[in-house]
Amino acid sequence: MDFKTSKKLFSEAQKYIPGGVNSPVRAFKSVGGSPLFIERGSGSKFYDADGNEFIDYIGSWGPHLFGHNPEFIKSELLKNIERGTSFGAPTLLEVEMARLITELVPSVEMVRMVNSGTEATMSAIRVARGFTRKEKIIKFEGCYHGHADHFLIKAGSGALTFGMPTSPGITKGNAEDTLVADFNDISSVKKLISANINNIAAIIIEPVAGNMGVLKADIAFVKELREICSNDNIILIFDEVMTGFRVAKGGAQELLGINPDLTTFGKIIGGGLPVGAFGGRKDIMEILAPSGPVYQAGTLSGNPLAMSAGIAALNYIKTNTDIYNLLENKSEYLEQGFKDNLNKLNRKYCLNRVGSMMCMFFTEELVFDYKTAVKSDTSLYAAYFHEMLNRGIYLAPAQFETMFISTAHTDKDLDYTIKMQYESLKAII
Ligand code: HOZ
Repeated sequence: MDFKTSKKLFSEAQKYIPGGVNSPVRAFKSVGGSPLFIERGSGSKFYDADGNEFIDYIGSWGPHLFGHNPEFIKSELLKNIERGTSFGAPTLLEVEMARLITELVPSVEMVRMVNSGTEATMSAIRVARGFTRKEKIIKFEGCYHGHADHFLIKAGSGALTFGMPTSPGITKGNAEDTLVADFNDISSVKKLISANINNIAAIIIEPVAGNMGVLKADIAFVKELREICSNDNIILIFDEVMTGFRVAKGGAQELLGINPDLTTFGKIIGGGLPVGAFGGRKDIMEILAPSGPVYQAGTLSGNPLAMSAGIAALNYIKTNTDIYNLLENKSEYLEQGFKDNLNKLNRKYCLNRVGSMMCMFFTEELVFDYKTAVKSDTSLYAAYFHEMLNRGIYLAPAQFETMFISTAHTDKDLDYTIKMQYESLKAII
């Protein structure tokens, strides 16, 4: 495959944009090579500046549950763009969006719209601190909750990929207020709580972690978290920016059967436009200004175009109840195909999947937390990534990310991907 134009664009980009990209993982640094510049997408595919076609398994890192540019979202956007792009005043669309989220996710009684997942998690923590009048938070090693200061401590995603899970630029104060426990290990949580009696405002977790590869929290572990939080006046926050409306209509909390106090959203609820939201118990959410004293605001929050795309996505989910079965069937088929390939090649690499989120780790050990995730051979992943790319399959350009399957992936796409995976693995192991 020829990537000449993308390479040229990348050197031009590096003159004006730090590292040539607006989000680090896109730069291909951990897999080597030069990032592709994408021109357009349709359904399960996108096309780069050199005219190469790829079956896309990133889906813009999660939003594209229905593939690229589905007609029912595009038509809503086109209709709404005629009315204007932003007003900085309430619109009916915001009410419609809030109503839909609260209807689909029962633990959410009230919701506030923001512009990104980072903004959602950052604001949810402020609300938890304001509500409990306590300061420290507990997060889990390898979980990623966006790039606000208090989350870039032992974080996942790009921070983990680039070997800087704790970023420079974070103050000592911030670092001291963020306590880090081990994913799926309740004793590590209990230890932190007993060392910080009456000073933990919130525990935040990705109930299905998608930023150290894919890992599912054990139900028993999350149940204990729920109990501890209820007993100790700690706000339990589920970060469902990735999993919300992806792993089930009601997100990971529906799969687990456990309600958090607050939930953060992003990705799918914007239908591919920049959006985030946080919501939960009414008594907690009402502490937000202007009904309460905790300040949070945004010029483009509830933006009408983002709302119209998101509403179209959520209405589709609401009325097409079979889409999660469809996603499960497609994802299971792909997983089984990958497993068969691994068997044929006599490898037992760990393949983790929750619904349409999947990740193959280049380790034969079980992966259930940060320490087991980082056992994956990342240089082998890099080689695998390029073998797949050259065969027209676009995976995340980093091991510690997620493969997203959409309703637009056809049987033909899946069969081709399985075939190419066999060839790619055979070429590198
Ligand atoms: N933080 C995202 C992956 N978990 C990457 C976002 C992007 O580069 O677009």
